[in-house]
Formats: sequence, C-alpha cells, structure tokens
Amino acid sequence: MTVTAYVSIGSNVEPRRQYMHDAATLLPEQLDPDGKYEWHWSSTYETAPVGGPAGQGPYLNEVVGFTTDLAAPEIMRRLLELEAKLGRVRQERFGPRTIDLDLLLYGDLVHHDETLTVPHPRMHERLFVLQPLAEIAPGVVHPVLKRTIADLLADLTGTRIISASPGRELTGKTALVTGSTSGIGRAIALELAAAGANVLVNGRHSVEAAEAVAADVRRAGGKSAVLLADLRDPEECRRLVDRAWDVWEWLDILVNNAGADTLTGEAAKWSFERKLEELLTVDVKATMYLSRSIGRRMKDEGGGVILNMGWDQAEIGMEGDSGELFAATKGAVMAFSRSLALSLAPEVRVNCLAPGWIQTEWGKNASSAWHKRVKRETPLQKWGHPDDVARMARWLVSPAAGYVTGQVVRCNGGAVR
Ligand code: PH2
Ligand code: MG
Ligand code: MG
Repeated sequence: MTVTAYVSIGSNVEPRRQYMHDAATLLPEQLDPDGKYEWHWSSTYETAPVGGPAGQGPYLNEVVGFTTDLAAPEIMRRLLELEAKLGRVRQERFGPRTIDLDLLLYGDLVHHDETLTVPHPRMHERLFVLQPLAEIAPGVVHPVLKRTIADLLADLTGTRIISASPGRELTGKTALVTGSTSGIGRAIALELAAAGANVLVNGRHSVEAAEAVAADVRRAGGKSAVLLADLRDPEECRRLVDRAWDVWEWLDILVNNAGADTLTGEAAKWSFERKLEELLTVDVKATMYLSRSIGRRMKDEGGGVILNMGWDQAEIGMEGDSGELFAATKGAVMAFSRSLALSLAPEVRVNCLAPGWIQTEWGKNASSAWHKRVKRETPLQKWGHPDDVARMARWLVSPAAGYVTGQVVRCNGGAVR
C-alpha cells in the first residue's frame, strides 16, 4: 500500500544551503532509490529559531511530500541515518543543527511510541513547518486535529489567503541582468521585478542611468543594487561575478543581455573589423565567461537559470555588414547556450532568447524603408516592443518553464521569411 508522507527539513549551521541541498539530493536516494514516486518540494524559507539557546542563527526550512510504500518506522530509521551522514551531532534540545529531518505526517496514521510520534507533536504550533507545508499540501487534513493544513496555518497567523494574486512567481529570487540601463535589458529588469525578483542592474558607465532603473525596480516591488562593469575587460567581468554573487549571497537568475552597440553613435562609423572585435568581446566572450562562471556556482548551489540573447536571423541569414556580424556573433551565443545547457543540467537551465525586429534605439530612428521592410517580413506586421521580449524572458526564467532547457526561443512576430 502506498501513502503520502511529509518530512520537514531544517538547518541553522553554515553552510546551511549546502546541507539543505545535500538533504534534498539524498532524501529521494534513501527513500525512493528506484525513483518510482513523485516528490513535491516547498520553497526554501529562512525562519527565526524557535526555542533553544539564545544567539543561534536563523534556520532554512523546507517541507517535502512524497508517496511511499515504506512503513513509518522504516522511514524514521532512514531519516536518522541520513541526519548522521550529514554530520548531525545530537546535543542540547532545540540547539543548532546541521540538519534536522522530521516525519510530520504519514497518511492518516496516528502513532506514538518511544522512537516515533506521528503526526509530529508540535507541527501545528510551528510556522516554520506550516508555511512550507501549506504551500504543497494546503488541503491535507491533520488526522488528530481534523483540520486542514491551510486552516491550522490561518489559526497561527490570523491571516488567510482568499484569492492569490497571480504573477509574483519570482518572489525571493535574485537576478543579474547585464546591460540593463536601457532598451531590452531595462525592460527585462523591470519585468523580473514585477514578478517579485530582486534585480541587480548592470551598465558600463552611467551611474545615473543605472540608479534610475534600480529605483524603478524598487517601485515594482523588488530589491535592487547597481553594479557597473565594462564587459570588454575580462578583469571587470571577473569582479562582476564576485560582486553580483555577494550582494544577496547567491544568484538564482542570470540574464546575459549586454551586447556591443555597433549601430548607433560613433560606433556606427567603425570599420567592419573593429565592430567584429567589439561584438566578439562583449556579446560572445563576456556572455561565455559570465554564464560559465556563474553557472558553475549555481550548479554547486543546486539550482539556477541562465538566459542568453541571440538573434532570430542568425539562423537564416541577413545581407550586409550588420547581418554578417550579428549572424556570426549571435549565432555563436545560440550554439554555445545549447552546449552549456548540457554541461549544467540537471541543476541549472540554460536557454537563449532570439529576438526579431524589436524597436529599440536604432529602430526608433530607422528610415521608412526599414519600417516597410519590418512590416513585410513580419507576419504580425509590426515591430516588437522591448516588453514583448521581457515577458518571454520572465517566463523562461520562471518555474513555469521548469522543463525547458537548451532551447533557442524566437520572439519575432512569427517571422519565417
Ligand atoms: N527546529 C527546532 C527548534 N526550532 N526553529 C526554526 N526556525 N526552524 C526549525 O527547523 C527548528 C526551530 C527543533 O527541531
Ligand atoms: Mg525538529
Ligand atoms: Mg528532529
């Protein structure tokens, strides 16, 4: 017979994230070695310690639910074994712990002896249990108290969600968006903030432009900070990785949006060779460096999402200097992203967004011949807006795209040309 069991996981000894990650890897290995059953994980919460000695650090807490055909005492035995494996030393009651694995519920079983009590005797009094549990099992009924988990949580908080607001799916996530002081990068930074993310804004030189975007991010409801870096300089790239990682202790999302502008201003007059050099350095090399080094850290932390920026016409070709330049460089980014997705799976997803005719600075001032061409070449018969790209980026980095990796996704008004 299979039943659904719920286990709470807690750690308040550094490196907490590592212990939580190890527990999340080892639990299914210990309890479901053949991978037969479904596992549902709550978000990770940081919680103030309840009880125990003064001065201990905050906890990370999660709850996981899974179906099993193991008996409850056998689950308990394996949880204790896993705690020991992860370095748990049992000292004072409620004292700091590397990892704590508690069996909360085992179907409807009500059981008490010296080794095991289910339901867990204090679970209904503890926010650090009920909050994550309510996320994955709000309707499950406590077999002794005969009330749902959502009701028990509402009893504790005095607050109950009647209808959830959609669209805060990135709440608590941290993101770095390179080249986010204007254009598509700025739109992506604001869109991720609207989804609840905390966003690091990056630009090359203008503190004012970056601070203005950071202020907009805060208004949209996320935390923000500014990190200037000239991505042409490998040393500045290295520094950006360290600083970005340290601001909020880790990164969940990296969007490599920065690209050399070879279309407007002085750069438009550069030689083909100089433009190529600049595009290879910023669009290709910096993207590769940032996504490889941040991707490695994400993989070590157990999760993360990377989104790179390609170009839809890289695959079909476009005439002229710009066509050749962007095809070579953005085509490289698209090909690289597919390979990196293989290297970083299964912990980290990597995708590439390939915009078509999006009306950024250059497009706003383009000649009427260009406007006509865009209309002719695009089935939806109009320029795309930076927000169109940003909304797709938001989806690609969100949990809703959890089964999408190694893809190049076009945002181009349907152009097949
Ligand atoms: N576990 C305890 C005691 N106190 N406090 C928090 N925030 N999280 C826990 O997991 C926890 C606790 C005993 O197991
Ligand atoms: Mg406990
Ligand atoms: Mg325990």
